[in-house]
Amino acid sequence: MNAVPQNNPGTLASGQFDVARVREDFPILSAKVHGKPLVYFDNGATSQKPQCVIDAIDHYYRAENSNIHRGVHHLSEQATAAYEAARGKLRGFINARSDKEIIFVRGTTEAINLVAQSYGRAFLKAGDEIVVSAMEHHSNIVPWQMLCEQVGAKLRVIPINHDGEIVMEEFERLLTDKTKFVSVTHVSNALGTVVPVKEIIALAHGRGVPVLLDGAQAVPHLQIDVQDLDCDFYAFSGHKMFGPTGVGVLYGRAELLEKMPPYQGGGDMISLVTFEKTHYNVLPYKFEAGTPNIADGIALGVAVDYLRGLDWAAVTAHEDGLLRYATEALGQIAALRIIGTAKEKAGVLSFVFDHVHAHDVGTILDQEGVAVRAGHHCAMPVMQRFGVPATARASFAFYNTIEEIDVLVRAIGRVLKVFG
Ligand code: 7TS
Repeated sequence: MNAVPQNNPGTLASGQFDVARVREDFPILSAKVHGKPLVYFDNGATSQKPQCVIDAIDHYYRAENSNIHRGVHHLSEQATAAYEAARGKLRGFINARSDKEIIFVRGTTEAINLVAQSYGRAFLKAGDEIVVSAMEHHSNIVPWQMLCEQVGAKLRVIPINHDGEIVMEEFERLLTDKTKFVSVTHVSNALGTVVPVKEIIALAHGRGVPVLLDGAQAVPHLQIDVQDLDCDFYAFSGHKMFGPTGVGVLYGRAELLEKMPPYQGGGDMISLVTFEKTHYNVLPYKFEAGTPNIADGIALGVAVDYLRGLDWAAVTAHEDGLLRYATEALGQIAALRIIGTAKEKAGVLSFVFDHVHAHDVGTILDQEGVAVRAGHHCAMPVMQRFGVPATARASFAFYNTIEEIDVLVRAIGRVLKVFG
């Protein structure tokens, strides 16, 4: 093995990603399942956590635990500083202009519900239209359907082609004077498609329509710059980007957030309460009612530190290599059909067999130590589009290896032996 450069422990002197070294940071990756080494290919559902994130949670409860934004005592001040420092790290992570634009939420789902209920109920009315795509996760469909029921707006859906790509001409056709909001995924969880979001945003902004991007599957793979994207909202979950569950971020453009009413009422989101009138707190606290998930917020900041310590050129090359290798290897299995063949993809390989249900595939792979997700991936309209009840999905992270893909291929061989 080549010498490790001083400043980048995850990169070999050759410039190649040092996956063996990086795997050591994730204790669970050395686990065995059914007596076999774990091959964790369910990163789209949730990623594994590096030791530093696990340590941060442990340290917080051992040494810092206290409620924030209220105490005058030492521990509370310390916890507040750590939590606000994490907000600053997340601001840097997506290159937002200000910490005011970083709202801590439970995850992507809550972030989208917040925008639908706060922005949507305040600014949309009967006859208005909201545009989503045919490859959205349910959490970028149902909150908008609920809003439509509440205000009388209509949901419009951009179709996708047989490769799982947005049909841009259809999007342009759907954009009319009635369109008042566009909400699309950045990367599809079921297909892996990387959506041309900059083009979508430019077209929507041309008509003065704000755009939310669901970044749940993008943040673990792409470097996000919300100023460069020029999106109005960006939603993501900590647990898919090597941080803890129960915490995520809604980025919102400050001008829009200022205009929006609070999502929930309670402590922390007010500056003055009387029975006659309540004054709301400044951003971002206006949207953060109640005691937040302090420990996990701080640990998410540590996950950001970890990610920023990696050489992303090397990470991207490694991940591209994994997806290419897996696509070629699985593509050679005659009975197997890959669902999602977009030109631009990240991290996801969905597949089906005509004669074996995805759940049976998942169960046999599990016996070989290989964890994949089998089902509709909370994207039932995608399954309907491709005429399949479910797919098996291998979703990769930078700590996965080519050798693990070889294990997957052999395990699929077992599936085919069992089912003939
Ligand atoms: N949006 C996308 C694109 C997702 O992939 C997911 C979760 C969500 C939103 C919701 O995120 P949450 O953290 O609020 O639950 N996707 C998946 C998946 O693909 N398998 O399990 C969860």
